[in-house]
Amino acid sequence: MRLDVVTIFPEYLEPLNVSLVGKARARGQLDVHVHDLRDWTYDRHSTVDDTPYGGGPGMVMKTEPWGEALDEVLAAGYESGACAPALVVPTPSGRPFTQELAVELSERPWLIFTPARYEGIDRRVVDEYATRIPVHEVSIGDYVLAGGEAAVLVMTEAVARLLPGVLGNAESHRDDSFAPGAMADLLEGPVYTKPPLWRGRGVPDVLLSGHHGRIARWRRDEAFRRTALHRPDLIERCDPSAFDRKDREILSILGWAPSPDGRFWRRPQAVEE
Ligand code: 6GU
Repeated sequence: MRLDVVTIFPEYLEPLNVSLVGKARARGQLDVHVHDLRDWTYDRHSTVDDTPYGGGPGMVMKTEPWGEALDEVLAAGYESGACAPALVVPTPSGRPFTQELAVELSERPWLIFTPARYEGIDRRVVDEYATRIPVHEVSIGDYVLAGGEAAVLVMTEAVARLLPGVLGNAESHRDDSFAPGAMADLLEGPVYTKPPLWRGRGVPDVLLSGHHGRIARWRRDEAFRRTALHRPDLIERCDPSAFDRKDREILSILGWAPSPDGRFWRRPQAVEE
């Protein structure tokens, strides 16, 4: 996969040299190109922003540097044999970044990220490139960052670990929280390793029992506990036909009951255990 990032803070993307993404690069599984947007400015101050039309606070990133940068990045990528680029525009007003979108992006051969500072990029830039290539305007959560660079690091890591061969063990994705499939839509519960006793704290007996069936059941119960506590919306959203008898039992213990439509919701009097 080829990744291009155009930014006014190339050094902010240094973490792409480290850890999983850095190793994927070193192995040639990821071809990363970070560009300085100011390379496409021609005035003495390398100006990339200007005041907003219509007034208001803050500054808006100008069309021309972005247009020239993206034209050149696209041309260079095609030149080197890359194809089917998608533009990923990080913005707090984008659609939520989810595991589903990470999977979708991981299936593309070429992603171009345009993290912005200030109040964002002149709208015409996105509109222009949307006529040529798929554009995803994406937010990584309900909070405001000073710029999109950290969001690029987040999205890059989520995408890179899905690439074939990047994460060693192909099984590793299956039980990811938010992965479609077995533990779908439940958060993962707690995990333990040696030593069996640490500062007087033991490990749940079942994990030492060797009973694979009981261990799987315990993990699923813990996943329900954790999800009910931190993300009750995920349980409300679950298709109840995915719940077996034991699932219904643990949900009932946690204070959840089926509503007439079959979906589960929290009984109002229930309290955290
Ligand atoms: Cl992608 N950018 C900025 N600036 N803030 C954000 C965001 C992105 N996602 C959530 N907050």
